[in-house]
Amino acid sequence: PIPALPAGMVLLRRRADPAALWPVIQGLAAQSPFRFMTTKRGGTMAAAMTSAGACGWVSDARGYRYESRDPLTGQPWPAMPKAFAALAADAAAEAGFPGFAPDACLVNRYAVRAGMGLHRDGDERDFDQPIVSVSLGLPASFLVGGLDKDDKPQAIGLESGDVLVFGGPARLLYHGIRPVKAGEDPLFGPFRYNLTFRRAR
Ligand code: MD5
Ligand code: FE
Repeated sequence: PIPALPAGMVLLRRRADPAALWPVIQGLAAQSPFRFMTTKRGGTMAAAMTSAGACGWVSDARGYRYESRDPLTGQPWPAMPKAFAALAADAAAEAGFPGFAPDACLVNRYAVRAGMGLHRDGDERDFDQPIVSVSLGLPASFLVGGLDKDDKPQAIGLESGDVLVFGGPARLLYHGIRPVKAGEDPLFGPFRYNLTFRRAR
């Protein structure tokens, strides 16, 4: 039996069209390339990242924050693509969060064996706004825990095109991504991509 998802978390299987999103991601990356960000503690993130929208998520020796400009190019982040904004708003509305207008889309690119440790997304201003996550390319095992870091997480398999909405009581749950297994996606190659739409400011 598939265990119930935590309250506030809605899974829309195959809601996104990977073939339509792939050229949009390539266009973004041509303007603001994927890069490995560093952390305050001197580490390097396992996933390569870039952003689109009025602000983008940045990590460096000073910590985590949202910035209006890409520190790599010195230019504003690429505009939020219309197809991205529409997908995020429609998915949020379907999940019970009408009026979602993201100002940031963080794009994560996971190579084989890359993952993301358990963490919470706490750099945004208004936790009443949901987060919408779109999985593309290689499958992943997504871990979702509780409000406490020690709560045992459950694993949910995510495939290309799956959309997850985290709102209300799910907004501040601990979550992570297990190391991506080797494979080759026909469109995205040996990578998993994830679009995370946030209302940051
Ligand atoms: C990913 N990315 O698959 C995930 C998808 C990140 C990140 O976690 O911070 O870039 S977003 C998953 C998410 C967001 C907000 C809340 C919750 C999960 N949650 O409460 O489980 O690359
Ligand atoms: Fe996160």
